[in-house]
Amino acid sequence: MPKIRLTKVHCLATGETGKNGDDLYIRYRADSGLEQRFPTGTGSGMSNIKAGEDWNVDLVISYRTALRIDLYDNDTTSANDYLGYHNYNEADAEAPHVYNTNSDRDGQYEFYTEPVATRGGGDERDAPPRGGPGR
Ligand SMILES: [Ca+2]
Ligand SMILES: [Ca+2]
Repeated sequence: MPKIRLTKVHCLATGETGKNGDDLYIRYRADSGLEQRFPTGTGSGMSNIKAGEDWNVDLVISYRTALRIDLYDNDTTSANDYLGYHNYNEADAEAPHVYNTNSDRDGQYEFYTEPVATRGGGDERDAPPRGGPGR
């Protein structure tokens, strides 16, 4: 099963204008599962991010064939602003990638991901039989 680490979200330009930065959180959905929010709850994972800065997310996500990650700016006094998304496929879990979220708003961002090594790296059939030899 593919597994990736969303290492960071890089800000190229903020959606907020003036001296206010964006307050980032993501929603993600592995395959046809339930959409999840990170961080859970209602807050942001990084508040007041500015152009050139990173949100060091460090979130590991497993999926079978498809993963979608959506990026938002949290707002307390108005509706949250959508900042784009990326769809990952199986091959995306095999090498580091940087993808622009292709936001159609002022806020411009990139997702950085890395592969997560499968523990042991071997085929499960190589594991010794459970319980050892029978007597
Ligand atoms: Ca905001
Ligand atoms: Ca906003």
